[in-house]
Amino acid sequence: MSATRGKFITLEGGEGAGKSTVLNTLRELLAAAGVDVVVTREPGGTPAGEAIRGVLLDPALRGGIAPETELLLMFAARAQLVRETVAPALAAGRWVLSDRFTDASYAYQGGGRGQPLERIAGLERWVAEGLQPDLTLLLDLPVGIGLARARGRGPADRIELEAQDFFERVREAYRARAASQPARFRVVDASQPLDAVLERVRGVLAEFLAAQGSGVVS
Ligand code: Z5A
Repeated sequence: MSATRGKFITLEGGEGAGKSTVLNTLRELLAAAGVDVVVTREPGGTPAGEAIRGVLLDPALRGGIAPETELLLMFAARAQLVRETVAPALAAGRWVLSDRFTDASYAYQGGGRGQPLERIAGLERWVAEGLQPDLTLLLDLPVGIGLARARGRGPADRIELEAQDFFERVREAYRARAASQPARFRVVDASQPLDAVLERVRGVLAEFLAAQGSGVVS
């Protein structure tokens, strides 16, 4: 087993930001750079977490999940993911690439639902045991553009059914968090055409890999 802890990279953003597309590109770039990477997502990523995701996103439960329940379910899925996947992989020297992590709880349950930040921080200390990503890419774009993209994609899940002002609060919470932790966050303008977004993502990853001494992404 490697003595060197792996790196933890997360992707965050609002609806229709393009996380799925960017995740695939990051996965390919890391593999090309010879990095052994585990790809996962939140909520979900483990059998128990995926079952919890089904409850969280079920549109039939609209109006039937209290904000406190939603917050606890997000952290229940996270507790399992950290213990089953993220912590063991990092300890073995593998890298982890996750589509969302705890920042999403600060943005959606904190900003969107108005849950107190101290409550989220307390859960984070307990559940994630201080585990923080080494690099977080925030795909940021105006809410109207993102919702138009997401709604062109198929039926909405329970959270996607929220009104625009909910997603405006989510966006502001993400941006405030990125501004308060500039060493970890890189903000990507996700309203740009996909080619431009991926170019910026390549640049961010190349800079990160160079800082780790892991070579340069071409
Ligand atoms: N959630 C939470 O509340 N609290 C938490 O702690 C966590 C999560 C962890 C599920 O997450 C929900 O859980 C999510 C937050 C909440 N809320 N909702 N709803 P998710 O990440 O699985 O679901 P999502 O946010 O809806 O992600 P997504 O559906 O996978 O969207 P995306 O990955 O950002 O977008 P995409 O599918 O890559 O792109 C959307 C469309 O836009 C698609 O047709 C693309 O081809 C197109 N696209 C992408 N980029 C571009 C550009 N640059 N130009 C033009 N078109 C583009």
